Amino acid sequence: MAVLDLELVPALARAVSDGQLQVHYQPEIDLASGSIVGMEALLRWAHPRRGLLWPENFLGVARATGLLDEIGRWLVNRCAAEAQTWSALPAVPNVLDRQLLVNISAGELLSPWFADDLLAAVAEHELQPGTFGIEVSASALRRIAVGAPDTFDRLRAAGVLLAIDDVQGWSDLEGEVGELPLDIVKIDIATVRWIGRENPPEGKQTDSDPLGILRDLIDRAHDRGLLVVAEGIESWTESALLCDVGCDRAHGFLFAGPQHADRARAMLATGTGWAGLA
Ligand code: G
Ligand code: MN
Repeated sequence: MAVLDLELVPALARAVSDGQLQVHYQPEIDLASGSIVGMEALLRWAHPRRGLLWPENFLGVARATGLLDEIGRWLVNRCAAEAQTWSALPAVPNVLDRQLLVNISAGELLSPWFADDLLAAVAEHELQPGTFGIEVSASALRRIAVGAPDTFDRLRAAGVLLAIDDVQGWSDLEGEVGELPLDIVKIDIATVRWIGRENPPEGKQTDSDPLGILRDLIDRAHDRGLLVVAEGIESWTESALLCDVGCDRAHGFLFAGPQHADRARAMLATGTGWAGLA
């Protein structure tokens, strides 16, 4: 368990009110065509002295100081407003879709007002079904699947996309988690990094076959009507192997890293600005 970064405690409360929180957007690419299909929203804190901080640096502080709900609400509203500006953009070549997916933690999902707040944001910004969604890690879903089906059913009924994040194999979708109304499976970065490499990530068997595991995962996901997205692609080798096993979409530094809002909007408006166009 990480030690709390106490210096950040008073600073985080100010960061929310002073507008130091930002959302960056990372393009997700349709592997068959190289076109953009949407973006993943990534929370960042532009700390005045320490520079850009990632959620893992400050969400522990947010949780401990009771700011998690406020930050989560800010993030969802900011993203919903951004998605509304995207919906007004004209159709251009190389942009198949403009879905926006926001990372949500187990704590936020279990909050009694999470679904109300999110659905209010979707309504206020007139977001169409299938254009806005949340991603929740497989480990978080395992912990909360029993307590939250009602939340998922309400979100699904409103057309909010549901993605399961950091998936390592089909076993992550078994049991109660598999019964949730999911739309998208996101393959964990360490598993992507493992394909085409000699060394497996920590905790994996040296003699198991990562491509075989992914092929099995993707086939079963497709049987269930789920889209499969690989996270964190860094090489054309990884991209080609993922295409071979039927992966639908990917993000990663190979195509584009996380972008400031204006740059992300320009990509969606012009259909240019990322690598990998077919
Ligand atoms: O699993 P999760 O959705 O939290 O992962 C997204 C994180 O991965 C983001 O913080 C993003 O900056 C990072 N990321 C995105 N693309 C790449 C990549 O190509 N390589 C690595 N190492 N990290 C990436
Ligand atoms: Mn994610």
